[in-house]
Amino acid sequence: MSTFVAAALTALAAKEVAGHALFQQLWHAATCVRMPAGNSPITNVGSKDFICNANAKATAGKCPVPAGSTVTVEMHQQPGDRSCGSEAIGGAHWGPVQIYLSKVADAAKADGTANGWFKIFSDAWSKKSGGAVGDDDNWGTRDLNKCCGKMDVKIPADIPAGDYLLRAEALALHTAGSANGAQFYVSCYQITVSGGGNASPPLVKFPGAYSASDPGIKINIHAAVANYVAPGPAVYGGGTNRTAGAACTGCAATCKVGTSPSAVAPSGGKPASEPAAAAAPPAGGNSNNSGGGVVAAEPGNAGTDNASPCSLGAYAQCGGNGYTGCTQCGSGLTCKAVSPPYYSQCVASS
Ligand SMILES: *[C@@H]1O[C@H](CO)[C@@H](O)[C@H](O)[C@H]1NC(C)=O
Ligand SMILES: *[C@@H]1O[C@H](CO)[C@@H](O)[C@H](O)[C@H]1NC(C)=O
Ligand SMILES: [Cu+2]
Repeated sequence: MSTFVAAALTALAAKEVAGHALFQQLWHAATCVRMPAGNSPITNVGSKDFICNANAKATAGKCPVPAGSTVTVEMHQQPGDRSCGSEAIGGAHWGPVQIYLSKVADAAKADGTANGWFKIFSDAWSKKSGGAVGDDDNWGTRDLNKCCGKMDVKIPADIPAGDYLLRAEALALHTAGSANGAQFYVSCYQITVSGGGNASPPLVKFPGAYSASDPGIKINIHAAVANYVAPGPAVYGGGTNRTAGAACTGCAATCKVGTSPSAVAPSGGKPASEPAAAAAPPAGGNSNNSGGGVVAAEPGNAGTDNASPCSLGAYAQCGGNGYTGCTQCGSGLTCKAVSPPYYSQCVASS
């Protein structure tokens, strides 16, 4: 089993997309992973950044993967923190985790626009019995927390050998009730598949396959969710529909912190100069949202955000640990702690 390492997130950029809370970045570290350069989510599904994140530089390495084998994609929000005691993604950032492949000539150079993509994994949603609203339900990102930031992903046995980009996408829907409020955290892994067959899965283009108005992208999860259909095509036959809420398996259950190859975030980038987490996550307990995931606000921006009068719309973030943006909700709206202490948002005053 190959293990792709993704570690860690650094502090939040105070000026980023309104409504963004704590899961600023999936900050990956390994020789075959393209490290995201910034710490904002991608919110424009039509942008080229949607493919492999903004300014995520290709790296020289490629991870060798036999067709039919299982790889583990690992994603965390804290710098260097791969502990199971810290949530992989905090702040009630619920949504699907999906993985795509694109066959490329050279994984160390490709930008993912040449050949199209097929989905090999989806852990999206299932109704939580007794849950009142979507926030209560089972989601892929909730499983990511439960499984220590790891997702086991089977590489289909029948795809042709050669280079691929593997694109991991965690979609956070906590502000997705407003247009372009959905937050995508994406990263590309450079892999070389050996063995395999000659299948040709149907392909979609990125950007192009997702639309901002897709029902799986523009959705209010703070109300009851009757059904949720994740964006994009169906999972290809050789791939995996993981049931949201299912127990962690394989490496996701057994890989211990530190057993995977690890590396550090590039020096000179934001992570090195950012403050450490504002509060240490409590030991143990990574399966609910009361622990971990706390990041500090970026210094220098606090204050400027509040310098001018502001007014937020429905479902915009108005508070929460680390949040330094506007805290005033517009007329008819009240700032409500929907996921204390991480996340408050403007909701209709009652
Ligand atoms: C995954 O589920 C979708 C929707 O039910 C289905 O169309 C697709 O064939 C499934 N794929 C696999 C590999 O099970
Ligand atoms: C969440 O975890 C904390 C700390 O481990 C624990 O005290 C609390 O009871 C848990 N809450 C739920 C809903 O499981
Ligand atoms: Cu966010």
